[in-house]
Amino acid sequence: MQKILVTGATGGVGTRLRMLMKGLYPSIRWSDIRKPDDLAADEEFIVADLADLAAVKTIVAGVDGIVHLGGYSIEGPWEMILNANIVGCYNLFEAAYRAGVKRVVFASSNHALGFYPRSQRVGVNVTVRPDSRYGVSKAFGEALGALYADKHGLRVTCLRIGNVGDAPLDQRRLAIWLKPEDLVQLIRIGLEHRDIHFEIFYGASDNADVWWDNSNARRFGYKPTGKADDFRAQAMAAQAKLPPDPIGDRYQGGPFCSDEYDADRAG
Ligand code: 15L
Repeated sequence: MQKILVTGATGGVGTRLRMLMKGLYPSIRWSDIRKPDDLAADEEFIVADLADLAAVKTIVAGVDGIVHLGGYSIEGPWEMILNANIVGCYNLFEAAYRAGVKRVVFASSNHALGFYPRSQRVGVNVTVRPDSRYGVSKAFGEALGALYADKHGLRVTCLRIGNVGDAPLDQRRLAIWLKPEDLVQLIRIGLEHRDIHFEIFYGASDNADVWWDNSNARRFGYKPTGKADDFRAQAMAAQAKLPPDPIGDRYQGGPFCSDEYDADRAG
């Protein structure tokens, strides 16, 4: 991998990656719908709206691999999700394939499976159970990745990311926390491992309260260094300040499940 493109570079995760991935590859191009305020003189950045295929063709030109973080990163109105995450993701894979890009690492999300109960351990071969329009868009992105891998030979890795941050923020995040450095490890496997065809990995660190079977990532050499348990006391203290959420607390997707929830009233 000589030249990498990272979309979504101005978002929370993208901003961390701009620091952590510095110097990892000979050349990294960053892109987002708006420029970050702290762009350094030696960083290549192209502003692009993912819903605009011509713009996406420009950002993928000449790159070997893509880390696709771009899009809307929480639940939102359908129009927003449709343009940024559905059309945007299609444009990204289609432009990548047409431009001869070799690999894509797609930032999927735990919300593609948010309606699995917390009591159930899930692996990578289960049916998706999205908890939101956002979660549906991530399931769509995974399906697109499989299509471009199987039909066109693009090497695709989908990372079902939990929550990236310095520490787990509450009880739910004790199970799904992903230390930023562990995310970089997963990205590097997707961009560099010889045997990648189409793979799904869970984006979680070495957490004691785990809901996911991440043996597929470990099979590719993933050795997470973060342990959510080291932050248990502070996460539980933060949890104690949150209002009760009977639906959210039952399912892996938490508040994404209780948001707009009215299934109990369906009769
Ligand atoms: C996600 O997919 C979101 O992008 C992030 O903002 C968090 O909400 C995270 O999931 C989470 O589940 O905590």
